Amino acid sequence: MTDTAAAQSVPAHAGEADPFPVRGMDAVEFAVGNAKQAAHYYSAAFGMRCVAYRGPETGNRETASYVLESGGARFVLTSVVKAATEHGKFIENHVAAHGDGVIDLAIEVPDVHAAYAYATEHGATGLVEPHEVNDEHGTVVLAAIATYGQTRHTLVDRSGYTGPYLPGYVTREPFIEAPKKRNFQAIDHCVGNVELGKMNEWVGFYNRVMGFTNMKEFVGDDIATEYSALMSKVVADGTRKVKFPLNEPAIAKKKSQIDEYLEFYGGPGVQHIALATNDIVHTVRQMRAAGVEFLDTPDSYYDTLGEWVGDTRVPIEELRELKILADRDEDGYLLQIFTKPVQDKPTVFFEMIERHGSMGFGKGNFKALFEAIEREQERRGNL
Ligand code: TYF
Ligand code: FE
Repeated sequence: MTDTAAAQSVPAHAGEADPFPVRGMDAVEFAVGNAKQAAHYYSAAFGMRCVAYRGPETGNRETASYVLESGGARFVLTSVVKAATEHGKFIENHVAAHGDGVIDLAIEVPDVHAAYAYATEHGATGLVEPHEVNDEHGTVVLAAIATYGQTRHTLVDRSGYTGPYLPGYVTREPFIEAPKKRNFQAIDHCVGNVELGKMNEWVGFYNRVMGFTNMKEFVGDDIATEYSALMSKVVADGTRKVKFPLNEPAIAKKKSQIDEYLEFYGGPGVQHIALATNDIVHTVRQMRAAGVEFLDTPDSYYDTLGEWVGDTRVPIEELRELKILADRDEDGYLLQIFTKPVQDKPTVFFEMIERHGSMGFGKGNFKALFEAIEREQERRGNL
């Protein structure tokens, strides 16, 4: 067992049955203006492999969806072709209202009926009742509940299914050959931005509706007014496989990056997706070479890093060269880096994270990180 697996195995509901067992993240689905080009971007720039497709050629005339994978991380990219029903209109309206953004943080569960019943009995809004879909590859059970903004959680049991994604999808040739060594292998956490004063409501929602518990890492009042301009708490399932930090803006010295997001996204939504890698140096070199833009970190950060973070797998000079951040807590350390927003709106971005024991989110980096984000806000004229 690795140090990370050991830390993750501490159950939050020790001695009691987990009220909402999950297997992990199933997929992150994005509604985008041009799914074909987005699929090419995530193939060429992120090194993901296109494994499945549904669209006009497969009899789905309204929308086109591309399924991309990197290890256990799965993205679905959906665009409208010609809206005819509620589903097509939802995608069309979502892109018009928010730009490219996340519509679904799908969670794999062992029992969709039980999970949906638990969630709706505890106040969740049901969007799709539990139902089975099947084809020659077997059966998938699906349901969906609403979360913040126009985002949903589809609940999926694919244990009885061997097809490439879901019934209705066909295997598709990759856009390009995927790299021999993958850039990341799992979705580490998915962060939501909600309106001022709503963070605790949404924390309570996940506590109640999914039995998720709070992790110790949070950004409180003190850090918020001093430099972060945001408050943050993290909820996670009993096994810590599904982790959802929730941010709200704070009144601080500068305009909050969360307000900037809410203004340009047009409401609450997913802010960033963190992707877990075993070799962040390799990942960042690959992604930089493919044109992915990362936040800059000043040299001064690296001048004092060694004093407090101690030894890491990667020499400080290599972290400095690639602008990778490091943080340490009582459980171990982590290495992380943030992309700039991946569309013209200053909304959704990604984080690459390599964990060595630490289950945190890089609290020691918040100051350097938020200053880097503010430099970008300033460049955009939004500070
Ligand atoms: O997920 C997290 O909590 C870290 C830190 O706007 C973070 O990645 C928090 C807020 C934010 C950017 C990063
Ligand atoms: Fe993060």
